[in-house]
Amino acid sequence: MKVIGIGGAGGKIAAKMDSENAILVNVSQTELDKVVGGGERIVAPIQSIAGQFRGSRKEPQIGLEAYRTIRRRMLENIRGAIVFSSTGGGTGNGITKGILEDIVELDEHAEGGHGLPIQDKTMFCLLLPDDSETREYVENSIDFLSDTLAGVIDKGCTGNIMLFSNKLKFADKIGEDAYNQMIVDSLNVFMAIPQKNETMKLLELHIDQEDFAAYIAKPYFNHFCYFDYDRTKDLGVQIKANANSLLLPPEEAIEVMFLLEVPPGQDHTMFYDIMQYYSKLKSPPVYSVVENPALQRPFLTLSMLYSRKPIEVLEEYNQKNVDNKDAIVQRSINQYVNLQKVAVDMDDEAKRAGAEKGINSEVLNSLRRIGKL
Ligand SMILES: Nc1nc2c(ncn2[C@@H]2O[C@H](COP(=O)(O)OP(=O)(O)OP(=O)(O)O)[C@@H](O)[C@H]2O)c(=O)[nH]1
Ligand SMILES: [Mg+2]
Repeated sequence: MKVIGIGGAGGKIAAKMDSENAILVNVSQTELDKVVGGGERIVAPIQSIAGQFRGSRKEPQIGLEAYRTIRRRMLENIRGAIVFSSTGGGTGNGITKGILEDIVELDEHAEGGHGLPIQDKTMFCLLLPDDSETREYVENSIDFLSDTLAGVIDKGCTGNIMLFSNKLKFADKIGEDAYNQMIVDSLNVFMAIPQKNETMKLLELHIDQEDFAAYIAKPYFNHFCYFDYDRTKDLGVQIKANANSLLLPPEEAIEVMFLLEVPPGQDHTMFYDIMQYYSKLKSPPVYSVVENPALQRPFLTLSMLYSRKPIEVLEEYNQKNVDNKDAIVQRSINQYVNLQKVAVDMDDEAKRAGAEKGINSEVLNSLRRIGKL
């Protein structure tokens, strides 16, 4: 997959993800020159000469204006790509905002109103600041999540969105370069799923490139994790204990994909327990089981797609604040992400799903009347 890095953090992480071909985008030539690795570099010129050295100075508006000068080039490049960007600075935030606004447009007009095809969907890896970081970083990120991203998610025109966070970096005092490597290594475990299916002996089903591409083209947040799977323990407990601490914690799963790798000669039927655990999902998990001769114990890579929590939770939260007027509630990333209204309008989702299956909205309306939806 094509890899694109925007702004300071985005550029450094993208260059690690694809040290030969990552496309690095920044308003500052100076900042671009400092990135080790990567391929093509795109400078988005900004009005002030100082900007070429100093970047967007944490002002998303500057990044957004700069985006307009490289818009055509970016829109050619983002199709089917992974985009890395932080949401705290001005460059990554502003340019990514511009891209997302344009994706909404593109999606509306693509394929005679049917939206962008799977292979053109863009996956976004967004990096959120720790709450202890500079106020501007936190505020920019919250604006990004609540304004830019919320609208786009509701329209369902991106691929998966991964919300990485600097929380663990600060909690465990991890150096920038090492932390970037952790993000890349972790993401590569997830991205290796189709390749493992190609190279290892298949025991159950098969997740091929197309299945994987279809999954990462879905417009939801993706939380993935991986761990030695113990069939004697509850899966929920294991997921909780092994949640990916580089990513924000997931909400309730809408869709799931998993790859179970088992050592040769071991019974692999434990995958049924995982299926059973997710039996309440509307669509059953996408999965496969392979034999991995390098393993001693079964290893599970699991991805959950989720959206936002129901509106009631937000209302309850707001109500509490009304009751407690004197309390100064400082907005934090964690609060924000946990307390937003549900992103996917179920009516729209039903219509979209219906349209895919050729059901028109009249049928949907009648189903709704008789309480089937
Ligand atoms: N993990 C990690 N976080 C980084 C890195 N560089 C910056 N950050 C974080 O990213 C946010 C700042 O965004 P940057 O990517 O530096 O900003 P930018 O997009 O270049 O925007 P301007 O510098 O304002 O033009 C803050 O939350 C930083 O802590 C990095 O290499 N690794
Ligand atoms: Mg910068």
